[in-house]
Formats: sequence, C-alpha cells, structure tokens
Amino acid sequence: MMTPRVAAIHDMSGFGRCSLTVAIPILSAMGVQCCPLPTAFLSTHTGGFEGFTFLDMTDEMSKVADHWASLGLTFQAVYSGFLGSERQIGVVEDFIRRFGKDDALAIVDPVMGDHGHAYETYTPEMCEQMKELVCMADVVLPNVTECCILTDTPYREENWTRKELLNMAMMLRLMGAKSVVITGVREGSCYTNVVLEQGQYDAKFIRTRSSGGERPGTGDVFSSVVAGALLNGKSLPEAVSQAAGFVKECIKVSDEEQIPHANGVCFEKILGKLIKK
Ligand code: PXL
Repeated sequence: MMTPRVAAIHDMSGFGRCSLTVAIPILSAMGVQCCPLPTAFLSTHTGGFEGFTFLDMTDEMSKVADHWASLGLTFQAVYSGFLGSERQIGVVEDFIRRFGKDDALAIVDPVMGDHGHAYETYTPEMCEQMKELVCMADVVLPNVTECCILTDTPYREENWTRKELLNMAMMLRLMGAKSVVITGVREGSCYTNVVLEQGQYDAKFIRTRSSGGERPGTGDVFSSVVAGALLNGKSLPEAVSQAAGFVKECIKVSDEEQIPHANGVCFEKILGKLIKK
C-alpha cells in the first residue's frame, strides 16, 4: 500500500505534548506521512504554564500552501487542530478547498476549549468562525465544550442524556459536517465517545473505563490516532475504539510514572503499540 500523506495544520508547542508534537510521532508510527503546517509556535501549550510565548504563523501559511500547490503535492487527508488567529481559520478553509478535493478527507478537530471554557487564545470571534470550518469537515471531533460552542447549547459538566448528545451530533451534521465524533463525554466512571456516521440516524456510543485523571493533549492524541486509523482503512467506529484504548493506556502510564499534569501524557512509552505489524 502507498504511504498515505496528511497535511497536519496545528500549532507547535515546544513543551507539554500536544498538537504537532503528538500528531507527527503518532501518524509516523501508524505508517502515515505527516506534513506539518504550523499555525503558531508556542514555548508551551496554554493549559498550565504561565508566561508562554506565542508566535502567530498566519502569514506564512498561505505561502506554504502556494509552494505545496506549485509542487503538485496531494494529500489523502487534511487534518486541522489548534488555530492561532481568526484570519487563519479562513486560510485553513482555503487549504481544504485546494487540497481536500476528490477523496481526500477533511478531518477537523475544532480545538477551542475544555470544561465549559475557551482556551486563553480563543476569542469569541474565533469560536464563531470555527462554525464555518466545521461545515467543511468529513469528520469533526469536538469535545463536549466545543460541541456546545458550535451548536449554541448551554454547557454542563455531566449528566448528558444520549438523546441530547445525539441531537448535538445531528446539529453538527445539519451544519454540514459529514460524520461527527463527540469525544470524552464523562459518564460515571467511564468516558463515552459518540460516533454519528455519514448518512446514519443513530449514533454508536463507545464507552471506555477511565484509567486516571484528565491531562492536556489527550484530545490531540485521540484525534491523531483516529486520523491514522482512518487512513489505514479502518471504519470510523474502529478508529474511535483504537484511539480511546490508546488514550486510556497513555493516561495510565503517565499516572504510574507520576508525570506532572501539565506535561501531558508520556505516549512515547507506548508509541510502539501503534506500529503496524
Ligand atoms: O490540546 C489542545 C491544545 C493545543 N495547542 C495548544 C493548547 C491546547 C490546549 O490547551 O494550548 C497551544
């Protein structure tokens, strides 16, 4: 099989294990060529360190896209995550229009916030603009906070009914996303991922028992494994199950190793499990 190629549009945070520093190794381990298009360079992620630096790369991104187009490069998927400015969201939309043609997948992780709050760098205007990007997605992977922002639903930390979750997933599909995965919904001692596939009217609820505390970057680990699995020919529910299992193990080993919370998950310890036999 030809090596699938992905354009990965995320920030590069030097320390803290998120975005490109997890997407590149995970996709490579899964036999997928990852071509990074950084949205910003930060010294650390924004969730747990004071005084992080932030270099916005918006102006560079269109130049990179122009050069890639001039080389005639094609991608089997465009995979976006943390974005650095409102204007940049339009740049990503243009990129998908240009490179997401034919059967290339547009995988959009609408990274915006967690636990009912937007991340420090996400303005209300950016959150609004993200609704347009989501319309272009073949697969969109919001957590509950992001799902609420995108569907204008009041946020609750817990006790979502499956009907409410299905309704929110349906709303995202009505907006234009083809398949929807609502990630990391807390249900008692489990996390549930809600998978609403293109053309279906019922969702699959994939439950995984929690293996420890929450950590930054797990959403990026999850979406990167889903992207890799889809490009390896797995179905969306299979990809979600693999991602949920991998994140669970990452959290377990990080707790065992007593990795500080802000440092994310030490996925390096178990990365080998993703390597295709
Ligand atoms: O994991 C999401 C994420 C990605 N990139 C940056 C972040 C965060 C979450 O805090 O700060 C820079």
